Amino acid sequence: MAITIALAGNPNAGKTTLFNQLTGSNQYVGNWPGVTVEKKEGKLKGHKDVVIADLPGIYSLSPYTLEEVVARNYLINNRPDAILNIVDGTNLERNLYLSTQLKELGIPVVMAINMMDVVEKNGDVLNLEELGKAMGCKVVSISALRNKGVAEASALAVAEANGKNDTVVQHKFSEQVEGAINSIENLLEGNVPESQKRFFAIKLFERDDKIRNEMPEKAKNLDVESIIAAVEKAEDDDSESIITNERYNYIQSIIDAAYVKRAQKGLTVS
Ligand code: BGO
Repeated sequence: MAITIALAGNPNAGKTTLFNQLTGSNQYVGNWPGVTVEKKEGKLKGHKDVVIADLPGIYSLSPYTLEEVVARNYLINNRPDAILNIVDGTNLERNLYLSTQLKELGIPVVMAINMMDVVEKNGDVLNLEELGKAMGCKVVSISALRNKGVAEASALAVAEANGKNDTVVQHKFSEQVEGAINSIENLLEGNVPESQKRFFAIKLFERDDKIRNEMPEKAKNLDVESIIAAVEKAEDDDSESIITNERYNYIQSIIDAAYVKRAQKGLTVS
């Protein structure tokens, strides 16, 4: 049976370059249904049964732009077998913001850290093992432009898509926020697919009404306001900002553990 791998990443991360390397001339271009956002699909070179679906370049799964809505609805409703997340290695902080959200979808993710030729030229070092541990997924370094690591990245994504491994949620929010998310997850029990429970619970906590509208009828009508309000009162902040801030703290901890800039390396040499 054919499998689908969605290619997701920030604008300018090198997604078009990677898509072309993966599919060669074997591409179909159209529009996403109902909108004038370009949709590209292609067969993975040498794999008649593997479709690469190119998602619009996006910074997050929040519904701020049409591209984000299109990508998000596709990921929720079509459930590709795996996500190949292309990350600009020279802009880790901004790119990981999307990666942390992709990981919450309950779909296997492989992270391909692109622009590694530039990272190396700058003399910076990225510890892929630490990054993989912190994110809870396979990580591979690539240069889409130079076609380095691309075959390994796609092979990992195909393996993840074929293996029915449960995805690992690595990131936990603060105890209080986790408590609220868990309460919402309990209410969602039986109303949404198990693998999507955490994603929907986080989005409900953020009061994301566009996502609420994508949810099955029973889940859509759940009242979670008192759960959210209790955390907001305790933290004196709105729920969306609470999630965003905690996400950035998590990303910073990943960067501290996995990324050594040349200047820092210089400082540590005695
Ligand atoms: C221009 N390494 C390097 N060094 N550059 C890369 C790599 C890589 O591994 N991968 C991609 N790029 P897109 P989105 C350009 O177009 O695929 C470059 O938005 C230029 N163009 O070549 O378009 C890639 O689809 C003039 O660069 O990204 C492209 O995700 C001068 O990153 C850019 C310099 O890649 C974005 C670069 C006229």
